[in-house]
Amino acid sequence: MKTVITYGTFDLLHVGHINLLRRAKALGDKLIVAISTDEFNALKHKQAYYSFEQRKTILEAIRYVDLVIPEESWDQKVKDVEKYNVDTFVIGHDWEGQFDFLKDQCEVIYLPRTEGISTTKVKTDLSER
Ligand code: C2G
Repeated sequence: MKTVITYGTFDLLHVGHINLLRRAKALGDKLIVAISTDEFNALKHKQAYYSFEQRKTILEAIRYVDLVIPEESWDQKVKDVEKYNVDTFVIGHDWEGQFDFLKDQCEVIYLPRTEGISTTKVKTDLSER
């Protein structure tokens, strides 16, 4: 039973997010997604359109996702890997190298991002209509 975990805001869900989640799930048997709380988003200088509860509900409806937990701090990853017995940590390669400190606890994989789509791009394109 291989457990995979990933972290993110996942606001205005798009194909880039789905590609990441599908590939993350394919690396194991169970995928846990830690969704940034609204408060943690503020620390990332991000303001999500959808609230934490809405983003959590949306992610829980995705076939690749087995469990959704809150991401409240930068340093919870070490504890999460321990608590959920995680085998693999996955995230987009825009974070390349940032989470190598997890390598003594689990496999760390940075996956290529999906080009041409982002939550910011969606917001910008819509505002320019
Ligand atoms: N992603 C992707 N391709 C895109 C957009 C996003 O593969 N076109 C991936 C990101 O690399 C990330 C995940 O989808 O792995 C979620 O993206 P965000 O919600 O932007 O996550 P982020 O704000 O980078 O939060 O502690 C880690 C942070 O919480 C990550």
